[in-house]
Amino acid sequence: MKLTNSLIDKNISCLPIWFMRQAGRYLPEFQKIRSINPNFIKLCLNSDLSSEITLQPIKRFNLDAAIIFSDILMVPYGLGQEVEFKKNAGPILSKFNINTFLTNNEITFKKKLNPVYEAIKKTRQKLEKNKSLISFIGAPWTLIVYMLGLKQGKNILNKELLEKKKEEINLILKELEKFLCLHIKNQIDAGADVVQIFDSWAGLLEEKYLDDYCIEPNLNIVNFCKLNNIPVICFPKGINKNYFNFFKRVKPDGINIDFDLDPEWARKNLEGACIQGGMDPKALLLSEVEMFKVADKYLKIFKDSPYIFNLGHGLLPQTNPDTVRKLIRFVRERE
Ligand code: 1CP
Repeated sequence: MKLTNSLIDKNISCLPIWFMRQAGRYLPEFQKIRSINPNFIKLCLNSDLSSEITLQPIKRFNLDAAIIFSDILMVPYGLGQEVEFKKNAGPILSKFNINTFLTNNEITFKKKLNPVYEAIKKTRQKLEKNKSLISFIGAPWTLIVYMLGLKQGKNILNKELLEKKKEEINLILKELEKFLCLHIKNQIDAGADVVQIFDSWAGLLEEKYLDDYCIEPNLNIVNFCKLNNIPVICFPKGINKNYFNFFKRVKPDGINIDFDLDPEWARKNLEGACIQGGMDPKALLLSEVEMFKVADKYLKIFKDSPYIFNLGHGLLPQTNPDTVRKLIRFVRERE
């Protein structure tokens, strides 16, 4: 399989394959490291270990791209918020203070996140030349959801709090944009060749907020990437048919579709982008035959257009690594 360094080079004739959350929870070799590193942020700041974890799925499955082992919440951490991951409780962030937040400076930010850049350098040295190294950020809105604690329960937005914090959110959006662009630039300078923007909670937004909180911030960051010749993939998860408006306005090089979006619709309506993903990660928990059926649907639909094989969200922790291997073999044999 031949691949240029950029995953979304539209001239490549083969189908690249990688998975969101490919490094991590479902892999026994990750669990082993994790069990003796109880502090997740510290683990992300250990450049030797995070580089090793990044390469684990590449060694196991020979995927076409590595995604740096880090987290979207490293940016709030770099901007002074404490971040803790309790088992089965999700991330917990210390109380947000707008005044302290607005005093952040680029030098301290870069210093705090330097281990992430070191991990990218180390990984690039070890990764085969023809494989992509993907860097990522959380989109401003998705980060704000965590920073301000805007969710009530798993998938419900606290609308009252959102209304109350409107002015503050506008200030944070702008400030985050600046630091996120810096984080992208630093990751690319360290050796990453693509960036993916995760807007995992875009789907929580009512339509009236979509422009200001999702589309505009993504557009500004994508424009920064274009100015700097950085290939960029957006993932505005859960926005349904608004993928069309998002794509028309933001025009990223690549767009990850989620598992709720009809792939046939996506191919027709998102023309001009390299589409990535779509397959439901739950399909990897079905029987082999059922899983192959779902994979085949995506392969058939995107047969003649630029496509990167991936999922409609991250691999689930309960996924069997052997199933991942079988899926990769199936996709490669179909090409
Ligand atoms: O407890 C553990 O062992 C930590 C589990 C874990 C891992 C392995 C977390 C906590 N983050 C990660 C790594 C991670 N996070 C990667 C690594 C590279 C890879 O994909 O292989 C990436 C890309 C992320 C990105 C991330 N973190 C997102 C965006 C993608 C998505 O899943 O929507 C989000 C929303 C987070 C926040 C986060 N980090 C971790 C948790 C438990 C959460 C919360 C998820 C939630 O609120 O539902």
